[in-house]
Amino acid sequence: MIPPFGAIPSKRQIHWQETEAYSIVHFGINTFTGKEWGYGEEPPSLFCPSAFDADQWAQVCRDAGLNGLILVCKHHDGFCLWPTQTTEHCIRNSPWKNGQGDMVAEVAAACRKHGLKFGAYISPWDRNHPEYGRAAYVETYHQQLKELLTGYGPLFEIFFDGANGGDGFYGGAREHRKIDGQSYYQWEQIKRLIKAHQPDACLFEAGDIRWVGNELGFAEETCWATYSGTAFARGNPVPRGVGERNGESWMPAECDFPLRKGWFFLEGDRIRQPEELFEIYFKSIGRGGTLNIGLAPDQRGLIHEDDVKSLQAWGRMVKETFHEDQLQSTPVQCSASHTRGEDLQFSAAHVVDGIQDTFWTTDDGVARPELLFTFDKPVEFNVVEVREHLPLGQRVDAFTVEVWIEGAWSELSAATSIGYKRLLLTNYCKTTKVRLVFTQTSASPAILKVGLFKAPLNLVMSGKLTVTRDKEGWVQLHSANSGLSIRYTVDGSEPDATSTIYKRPFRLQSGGTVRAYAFACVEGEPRTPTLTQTFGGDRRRWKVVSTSLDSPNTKNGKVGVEKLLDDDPATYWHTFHSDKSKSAPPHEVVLDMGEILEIKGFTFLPRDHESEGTPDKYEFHLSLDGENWDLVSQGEFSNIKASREMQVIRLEHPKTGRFLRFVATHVVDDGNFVAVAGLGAIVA
Ligand code: FUL
Repeated sequence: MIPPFGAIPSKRQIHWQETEAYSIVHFGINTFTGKEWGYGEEPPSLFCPSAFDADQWAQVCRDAGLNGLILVCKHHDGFCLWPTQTTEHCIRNSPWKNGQGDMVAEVAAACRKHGLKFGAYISPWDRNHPEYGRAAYVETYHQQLKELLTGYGPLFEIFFDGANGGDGFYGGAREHRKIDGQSYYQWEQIKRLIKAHQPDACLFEAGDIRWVGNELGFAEETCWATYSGTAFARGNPVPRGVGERNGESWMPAECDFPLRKGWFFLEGDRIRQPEELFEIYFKSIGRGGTLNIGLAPDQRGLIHEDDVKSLQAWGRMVKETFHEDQLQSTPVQCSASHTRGEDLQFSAAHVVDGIQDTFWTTDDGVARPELLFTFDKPVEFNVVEVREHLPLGQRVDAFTVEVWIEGAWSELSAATSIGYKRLLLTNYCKTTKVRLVFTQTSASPAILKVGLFKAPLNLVMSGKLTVTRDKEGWVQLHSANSGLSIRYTVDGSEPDATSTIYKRPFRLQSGGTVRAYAFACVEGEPRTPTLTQTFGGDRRRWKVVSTSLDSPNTKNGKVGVEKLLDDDPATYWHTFHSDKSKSAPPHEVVLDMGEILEIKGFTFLPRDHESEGTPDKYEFHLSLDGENWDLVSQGEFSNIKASREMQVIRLEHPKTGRFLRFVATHVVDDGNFVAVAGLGAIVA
């Protein structure tokens, strides 16, 4: 018997993890009101899809390569998609099928027909229910849950949403109700109910599965499957995306994100492109989590054609990448530096045998054990897959992948946590020998599988290249595909095969223009287009003098007016006020540049991911004394919503000034707050 290390998964958690990619479908009253969170007062008569087709939903998921579907049976607005006995705020009182329909039943049946696992989301928070916040609602909630647990066949996951309490209709009371999410819902009783009726279901945020901590679909580079805490684990300060190396429970991360901008359908919203979904695949499943993509059927009750297009193209990319494992299709010799008890039961061959219960391991206490694969003919790959045998826990802390190139070992990639699955996108290579070195382990590694795949090069090339600069002037180049190398120039010239290869951050304090491209180290060096970014002058002496409004919440250090002084699109100034009329533009910030400068222009960096709050109309004012101001530039950032790049505004004639005032006079989509990632001045 090999003793397991740390917390280990239950059988149902392993089954859940094997589902890998699935969807969460948001369809309800909000689909018809265009809201993300309904208030609870919406009449059921609004719910009237014209062409609802559960088969289409299931078919689209299947075609995209998904293995499950979680239906939002009740969102925060309280409207139930099944004819519940607990409330009149449900489908029975809607025009759909004259109130005779049961959408949960139809979706569950379609999932079964198309070979998808079925799961249910049932919001604890209910903004419709008159008793919300009091004991009577909790009973109703348990009853609703029981109806779902008993009426619709096996559920693989039950999704408990963390959003809890606040404003609502509450049967007409229209008030603010606060609850304690840890105690109010009586989790122990909920768990008993589930154990009795759906023992194989995994609970999201209530013991089995943890939320990854963002709605972008990304786990962190290091992501442990273990974590401590119970329902909503709110008290645990350890970042959810990382997990806890020695957490009390096996509680892997689920990475959820909507395909569209929001969770519910809204005409014209941006749809994530196949390349972005591919990146998410590697940052979720490839980091030991699961991928849960939010789908939002439209008012017809169908997944929109544009969404289908993106999903299908992504599905093809995944298939193209993983259809052939070089370690399965090419003759290979597997060996190991050590094998436990020199026993065939634990031999290296098990990592390529495709059998779920067999694995390679070593005796206890062996330092840096290695797995070696030797091929007769060279193989080509740029994706490495590694999996641990989960019943023995997460045992590996760090490992490297090395390849035999020109008579020597060369490190291709290094990584930390493995767990259910680790996928590494590497530089493209051709070799006859590959080895994995387990450089740090907490117990003898128990490796279930290793795989080598080829992601299509054109796809790898589409990985986004970004350049950021911090307040101290350090510039970082980053390719969304870690398998690519980067070349760059800082003198404004077009980079080429003779330009510097990026190894580590470099300093560009006084500003300048960085031009860079990413490329794959294979014949012909296929490359991305050149990215050009101009940075303003030194801002180390800059200070914020005042702002018309800042956010009281720093959102883990990401938000605050001082974030304007770095060029990191992920950190930003955000005018937040619960009274939206106060956070709406115009808003301004006054900066002291520390000395009188001759200003030739300005830089403006929008924040990434979201366009909401980004100014599309602006003014720049300069002053020598901070009192008498000159308006030196005003205009609009055309197309800033679609193209979220650094904007450079050049002045026709240089102007002197020490104080800079930036005014956001209007933001995209007539939004009601302002968000800006960076401001700078061109002095050189
Ligand atoms: C969040 C909710 O508030 C969103 O509306 C959505 O349902 C998402 C999956 O979870 O917490």
